[in-house]
Amino acid sequence: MPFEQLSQRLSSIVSKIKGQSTLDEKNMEGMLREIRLALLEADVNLTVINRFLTTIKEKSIGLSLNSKVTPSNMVVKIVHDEIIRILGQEMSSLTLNTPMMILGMVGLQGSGKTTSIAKIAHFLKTKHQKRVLLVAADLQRLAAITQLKTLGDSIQVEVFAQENSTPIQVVDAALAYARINGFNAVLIDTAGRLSIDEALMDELALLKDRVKFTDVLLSVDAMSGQDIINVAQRFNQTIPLTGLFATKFDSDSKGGGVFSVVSLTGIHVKFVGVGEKIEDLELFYPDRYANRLLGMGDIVSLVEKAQENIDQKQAVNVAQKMMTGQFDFNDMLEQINQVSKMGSIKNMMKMLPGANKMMPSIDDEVANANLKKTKAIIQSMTKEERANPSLLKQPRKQRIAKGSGQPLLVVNQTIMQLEQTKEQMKHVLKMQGGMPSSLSAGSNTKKNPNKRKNKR
Ligand SMILES: Nc1nc2c(ncn2[C@@H]2O[C@H](COP(=O)(O)OP(=O)(O)O)[C@@H](O)[C@H]2O)c(=O)[nH]1
Ligand SMILES: [Mg+2]
Repeated sequence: MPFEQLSQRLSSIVSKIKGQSTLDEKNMEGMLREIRLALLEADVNLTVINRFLTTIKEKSIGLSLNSKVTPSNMVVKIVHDEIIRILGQEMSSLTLNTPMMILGMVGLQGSGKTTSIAKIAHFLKTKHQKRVLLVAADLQRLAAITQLKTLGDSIQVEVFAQENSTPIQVVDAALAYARINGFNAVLIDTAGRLSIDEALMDELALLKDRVKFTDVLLSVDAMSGQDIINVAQRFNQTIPLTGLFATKFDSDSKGGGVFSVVSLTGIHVKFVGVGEKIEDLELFYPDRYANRLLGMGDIVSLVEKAQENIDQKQAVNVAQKMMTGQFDFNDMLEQINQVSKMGSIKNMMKMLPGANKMMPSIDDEVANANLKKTKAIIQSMTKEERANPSLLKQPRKQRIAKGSGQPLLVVNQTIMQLEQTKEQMKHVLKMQGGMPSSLSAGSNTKKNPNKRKNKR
């Protein structure tokens, strides 16, 4: 499979950094170098590689303000997300919701146009109940019409062909024929060349002006090298492409060409061909692909789960307040809300590196009950009191105790707890040389903690 090698390289890089709890400039550099090598080996274009690495680096340096996740896992997630960002956030489909689909298939000779358009015909007929007409507009090779007819016969899809005509004439006639006969999907197989030439581009330009395509797909051979980038750009300039049909993904090619085309043109893969037979068609799901590429689905979903439940910005704020000793009851309330969202406190602690040793036995029920009490107490405070705990003297404490339905003793404990938390944070910071490990992923963060905020 294409990307197989890349996938193996990325997996081994990840297992190397897996044990590390912090990422610094040095091991980050090493990792980026390995990713670069892996991408180079996969024949990915140099510009694409450089952009990719810059993004990974930028996102990693301001990293892991979410303490539930180790920095190395976070990097896996960043690489994963960046691959998805390039390949497309969602599966990209054809324009199906239209009274008349008109799809053009373009590409170099031998890239798989005819085979692929027959696969799409079968797909639209069986999965979307479309009335499909295939059009043989490849008049370059005599055998092309016969090939399409054979394929059409095998899936009971009519093929429109017409001898002694120009491609424009064939397409005109086919569209008229389709309208009269109740077809609602016209799929046009165009001619290819061994390489880009002006005659072909002129032909396609004429077609573009004449026909209201709902989709134009470029078939790209997974085995093609980086020259495919130029080819795709030329095609796209001549006849705007709406997607790629990546063929021969059953081969053991490296797939770097296809990845580069997507990255540089922003045109997404809609289908993947995985064999010569009509059924050998797959829809392209970027997230599944990225998972396959990294082989790290479990880590990615762990990080996602933690991210879903923790608002990053709030986490940053709380962390910064803790470090500067400004932690107040508003922050404590925020923390309680975040923790409650995570569900089980015990499970959350398991994800926190080192937390198991610190708190070997946590009873979820007791912990939750305590959180509820604390929350009730904080909610009985005024805004000023929450922001400025030193206001909390006797009459106010009495009022809060009444309001929250808790004994004065518990109110006092809660106030002490705030002080203790601050003390503990100072202690932890001292032990770790100024900054919790999960916050010191980037070297620049130490000098200026506010910088991190801007990076987000
Ligand atoms: N293994 C494999 N072969 C393919 C795939 N798609 C097309 N082919 C083969 O590639 C060759 C060229 O395909 P064809 O459709 O004629 O390309 P065209 O010149 O662009 O129309 C044929 O031998 C096809 O069987 C694919 O996804 N996997
Ligand atoms: Mg063909």
